[in-house]
Amino acid sequence: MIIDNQKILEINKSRLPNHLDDLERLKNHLNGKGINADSIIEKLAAFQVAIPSWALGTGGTRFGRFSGGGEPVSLDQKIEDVGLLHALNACSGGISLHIPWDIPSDADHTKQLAQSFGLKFDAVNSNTFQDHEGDKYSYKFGSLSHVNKDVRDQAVAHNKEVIDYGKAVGSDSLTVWLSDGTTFPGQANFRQAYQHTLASLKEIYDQLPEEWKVFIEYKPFEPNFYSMSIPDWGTSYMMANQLGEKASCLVDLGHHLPNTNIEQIVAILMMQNKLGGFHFNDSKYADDDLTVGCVKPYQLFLIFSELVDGMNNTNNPNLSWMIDASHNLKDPMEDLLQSVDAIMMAYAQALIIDRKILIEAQQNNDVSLAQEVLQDAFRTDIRPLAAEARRIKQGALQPISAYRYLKVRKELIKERGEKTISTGL
Ligand code: PSV
Ligand code: MN
Repeated sequence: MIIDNQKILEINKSRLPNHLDDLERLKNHLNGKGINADSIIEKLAAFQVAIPSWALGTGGTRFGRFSGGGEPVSLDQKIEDVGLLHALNACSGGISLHIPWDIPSDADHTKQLAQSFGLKFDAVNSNTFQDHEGDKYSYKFGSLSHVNKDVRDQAVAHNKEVIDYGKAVGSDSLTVWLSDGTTFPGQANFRQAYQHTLASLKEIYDQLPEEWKVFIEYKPFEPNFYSMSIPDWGTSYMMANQLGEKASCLVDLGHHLPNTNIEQIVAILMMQNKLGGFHFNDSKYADDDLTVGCVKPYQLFLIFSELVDGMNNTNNPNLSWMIDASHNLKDPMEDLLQSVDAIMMAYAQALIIDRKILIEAQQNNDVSLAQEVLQDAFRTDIRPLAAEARRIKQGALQPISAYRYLKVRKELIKERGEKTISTGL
């Protein structure tokens, strides 16, 4: 299915007068505070969040998976789905491939198809947390950190292969997430696991093409429950530093113990110019893979506050933004539209923070004023800014309503069938 721009324009028509009224009111309100709404709209319109190839099907838990109808069963269909999302919200212009779940076996064709929807390839993801068909060795007891050099070599070779696939489709970065670790005390030697991991990463790093980057993702637990080889930002940062310029850390919002101050991690990594990538999702307990902003929107806003501050005041390189969520209840496309929207809103809220007053409040230890400034931004209804950013790029004012109005899922079920299952977890 392809959504024609003209269709979206028509759908926008009925909502347009109200939208323009809301926007005008908000612009006046912001103007009164010395904030130029147009420059914020411009920034929002330029912001693109990549969609992972594994999020377009219904995710599962270890207890079951309830697939919905019309799920994409091939890479082409996944690209088509991201194209639909991008047509609706004009800010999902990237796709992130997970190898071996989504191998671009005909790279030219894959590239062309993506281009036809205005999509680029974001970071490619390696996968040594599952065994691959035809591989000689198992990753049951680890991959890049494994005690057996043959297993490590196989995992390194896989990462090199992923870089090659990435090169072929025009990607320029690799994300490495390891499930390596231990589930029982005494199972492994911590120092040795670190050293093996670093040495393996070094071999992968040496294969990166000139302009490429590698993002080191951390996670405190799961699937291992006693230790993980790269459990936290400190370990990821040490490794990125030891590897070199092209390596940086990747923050996945679901990869922290409860109540961790993620915004502080973001601020410090950006100060060190070592924040490279971001995986968005939300959670109540751990890596729950819930829709971005559904449980802790204020935390998301505080994180964006630090991201915006870091983007303005540090030399941290441009970040690679991606959704990383796939749960088992909603229509995945609606879920992704909601996630991207939540990101845009948090970004917009962070952009309207009165930084001048905030800095003054901080300098004067005026704690109450600092809170007022932040909460004033958080409580401002900035939705018209995000809607306008979509509209000027020919997206829908209300993506979910447009998705439903166009009966996209029904159409996909007609095309692909009621019982289809996507690759992924
Ligand atoms: C692991 O939990 C993770 O966050 C990594 O980014 C994986 O690539 C992704 O989820 C999919 O399993
Ligand atoms: Mn992730």
